[in-house]
Amino acid sequence: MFSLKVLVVLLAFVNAVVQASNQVVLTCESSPPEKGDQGPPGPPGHYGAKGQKGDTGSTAELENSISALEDRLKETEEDIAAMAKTISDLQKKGGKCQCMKVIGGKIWHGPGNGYFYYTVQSDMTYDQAKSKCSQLGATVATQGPKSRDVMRILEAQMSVLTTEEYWIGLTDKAGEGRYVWEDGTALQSSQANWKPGEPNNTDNNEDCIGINYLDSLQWNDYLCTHNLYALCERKA
Ligand SMILES: [Ca+2]
Ligand SMILES: [Ca+2]
Repeated sequence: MFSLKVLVVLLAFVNAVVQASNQVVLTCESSPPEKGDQGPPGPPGHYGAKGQKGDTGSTAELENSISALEDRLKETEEDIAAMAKTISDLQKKGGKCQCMKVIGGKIWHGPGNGYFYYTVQSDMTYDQAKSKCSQLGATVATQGPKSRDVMRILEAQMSVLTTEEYWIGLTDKAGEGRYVWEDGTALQSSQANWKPGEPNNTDNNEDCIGINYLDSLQWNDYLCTHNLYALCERKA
């Protein structure tokens, strides 16, 4: 038979084992569970809101561009007119000749001979040059080209004159070698400024005169259907 003391010790041992077992269970139960597998993807979302209206077509864009350019051109012309007026006012104060004038929205240059000059910068025949200058209230330049000094001043005023050739108001349409200005007067030998070798009346058909061959301000006879720019001349 176990003694009472042994029985008490056994009971205490059993109790200790049970408590230890409970602690292990409690510890295991407090650990977080492992993650499960990832679920399937959700259903697709709703359609987005309707987009903004698209741009208008290319024709409308072109019209807008043209309109903007027209506005810009108008502003530029106004600026030029204001600038020319300022220059003119300054010249008047200084007592000098009026060397620039705005007529019909265009700048005309005055070399001091009482006439003003404008260059039409597009290719045209002699008759087209006459017509174009006439539309501007002018004639193809006649008085200016009679003087080399005037043309040198004009060349300094109009930088474009240094790079192109222009019709002037002189032809021998009335008879080969009989050169007559558009004002009806005959060409004087002292007025002539022919390029060496000109006039040569190529193909027996060159009757209209252009100036500034290779930036020389010298003259050449051309077919009247040749294409040059136009130098127009008018009174103030
Ligand atoms: Ca001729
Ligand atoms: Ca010629």
